[in-house]
Amino acid sequence: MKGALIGCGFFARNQLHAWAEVPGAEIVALCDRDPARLDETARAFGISRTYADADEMLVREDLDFVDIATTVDSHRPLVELAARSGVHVICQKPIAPTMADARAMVAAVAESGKVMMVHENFRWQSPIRRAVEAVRAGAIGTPFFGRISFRSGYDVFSGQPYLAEGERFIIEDLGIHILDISRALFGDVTRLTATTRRVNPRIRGEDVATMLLSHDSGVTSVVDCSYATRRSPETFPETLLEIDGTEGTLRLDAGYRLTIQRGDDAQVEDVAPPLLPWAERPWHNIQESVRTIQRHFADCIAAGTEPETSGADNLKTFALVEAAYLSASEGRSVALDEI
Ligand code: NAD
Ligand code: 89V
Repeated sequence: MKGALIGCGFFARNQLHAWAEVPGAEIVALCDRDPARLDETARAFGISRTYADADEMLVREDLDFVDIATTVDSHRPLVELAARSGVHVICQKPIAPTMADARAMVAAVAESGKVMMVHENFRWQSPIRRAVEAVRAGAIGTPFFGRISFRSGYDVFSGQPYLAEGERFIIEDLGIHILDISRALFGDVTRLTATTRRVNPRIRGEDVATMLLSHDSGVTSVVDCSYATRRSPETFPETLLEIDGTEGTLRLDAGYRLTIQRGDDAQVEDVAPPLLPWAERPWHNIQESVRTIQRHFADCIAAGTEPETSGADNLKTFALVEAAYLSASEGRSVALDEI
């Protein structure tokens, strides 16, 4: 498959390194409206076909897919361009600024007959994947409670300055991943209650969010996120898990230590992700998941199947984001069918 990447910014280099390790897929063209970023990326990855304008690229190149790595405001026009051009599409999270945009994008690609995947990679992190598979296989019986927790004081603003500027911050940017992990573990959600706070006075949006979710499966989960937590060890970018089931418990603790206890028997496993040659700590966990999700996309296209994190699936994760902001702003519990 021949693909093009649109958006040569902070995160795109991970996607480009990962594409080089995805069998059956190759990035043949790059697009960015910023000439300096485009040129630097083209040189770093040896890709000579470059464009400032995505429309022009889609006309000139013979592509099977595009990988959209721009920030949220450009996602809808670029996904709709991909749909009009008849190519498969991967779109970075958050899928869109609003639910109406997100639904329109998924509908446009569905109409084109092509596949849309959202680059929702946290559920593809290998430690998280190991926990999801254990829970789905019944390792702790039927789950009834989960805590999915991401708390950090890491400076994300130096690499991604736009994160300090938006009216929305932690739920839209990071909580979206943690809510998606909750869905991967316990299924869809009927009701959600959230509180938010801004602790860091130098940013515009909220940097702390605590969410309570009722799942269709009967599980209650707590999804808590903070970028205002100063603690040692700093665990960025680890998501920690604590899950109770009818037959036992599962914990993913700091340092990628997985404990599955069934009855009196506790099995402890080191599930630390590998450090890929192009990766660096502490980002290696996220970087490995980028390769895994992109391999999943290529496998799905080859097999003619729908990605697990398809556009349609991601509407349900994005609905949790919208429900969380609504709940926090109105100080009430929100039913997902309101969204
Ligand atoms: P960035 O601002 O560093 O880079 C975005 C690039 O896109 C810029 O170079 C900009 O010039 C270009 N661009 C914007 N609109 C364009 C258009 N219409 N045509 C061509 N180029 C355009 O942003 P980033 O930090 O790399 O984030 C990109 C996306 O990745 C965001 O949606 C962010 O949420 C997401 N992200 C995901 C993860 C993850 O783990 N999944 C991590 C970081 C960022
Ligand atoms: O995953 C993300 O979307 C990133 C970060 C981990 C820094 O929040 O923006």
